[in-house]
Amino acid sequence: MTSGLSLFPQAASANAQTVDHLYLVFVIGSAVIVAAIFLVILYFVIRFRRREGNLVARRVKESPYIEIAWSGIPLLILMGAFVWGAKIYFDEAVPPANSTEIYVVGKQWMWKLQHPQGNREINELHVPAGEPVKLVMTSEDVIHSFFIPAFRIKQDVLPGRYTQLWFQASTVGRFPLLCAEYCGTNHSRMHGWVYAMEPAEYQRWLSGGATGETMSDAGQKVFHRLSCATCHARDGPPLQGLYRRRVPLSDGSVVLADDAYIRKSIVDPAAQIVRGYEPIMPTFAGTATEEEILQLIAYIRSLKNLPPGSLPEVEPGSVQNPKDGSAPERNQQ
Ligand code: HEC
Ligand SMILES: [Cu+2]
Repeated sequence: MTSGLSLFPQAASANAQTVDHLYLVFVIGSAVIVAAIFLVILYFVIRFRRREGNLVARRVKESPYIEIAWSGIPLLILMGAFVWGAKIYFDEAVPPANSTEIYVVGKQWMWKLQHPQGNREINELHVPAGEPVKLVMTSEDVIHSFFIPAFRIKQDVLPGRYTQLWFQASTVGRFPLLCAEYCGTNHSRMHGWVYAMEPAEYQRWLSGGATGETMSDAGQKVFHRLSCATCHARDGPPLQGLYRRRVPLSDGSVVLADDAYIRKSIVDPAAQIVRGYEPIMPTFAGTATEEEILQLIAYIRSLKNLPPGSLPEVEPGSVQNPKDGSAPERNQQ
């Protein structure tokens, strides 16, 4: 990082090279075009300077060939640049399915990270090198931005929403981690380090720091502390096998039960009512922190479909909304 005068920050991820190539080609391409324009200006200034016998400009007739060329050639160059840039953008936007998931909560002024195995860290992120890692991120307060220059990735971290980011560290090492969105007095102190480790060493690190309590274990505790079970074992919808299932809502629509849906069900239950149930669930916004909500989601994700009969039978019919089925009901709010 201290290699004196270097054009680029250290490149330590699979996509850093592709981003740098694109950037370099744009910079060099722009420089060549600027130089060409200035050379032509210089030539014209001298060639067509004011002198005897050259006081009145000659009338020039337009040529369609020149017009087509100066529209067509830039169009081709720019479309090429667009396709190239879009390819890199989409590659960066879609995490591979086999990514290791890590959860990030931004907070004035620190990064809090949780690994599903239960390890938690602040302003330090340990990851396996050579493997794809996906970050699911949210903020406890204002907008932050998660920035790892050596990996050439940056993503805003927003309150009330999950954003994601993925990378694959290509070398083992320690790389700066920054907040790239001005977020208050100590924004400049909101930095830390990413440690890319050999996968075996990462596994050792995971088991070394583990408290024996995974994220979903922690979530189960929160679930009981907030008395979620009092309803969800009886009048609430069963949460087993909920994750990534399609849920019919009272307004007639169907939503996919992903992280964002479950989070919303917890902090703003009135917004999406499950069909066949009364909107009696209170909001837990402010009661559960963003970290706890991530733990609750991890717990709900861990609830697989149980064999029938292993739970006290829940009959949605017993609390069926009388209005349901006749006319679709509007959402509250
Ligand atoms: C007062 C009873 C009650 C409590 C307490 C309660 N819930 Fe609910 N919950 C419900 C009911 C009823 C629904 C279905 C209606 C709706 O969507 O609001 C529901 C819906 C949900 C859903 C959406 C389920 C689906 O099938 O799509 C999730 C997720 C959920 N609750 C999680 C929780 C969590 C986590 C807690 C504790 C922090 C909790 N609930 C506490 C009654 C409750
Ligand atoms: Cu910040």
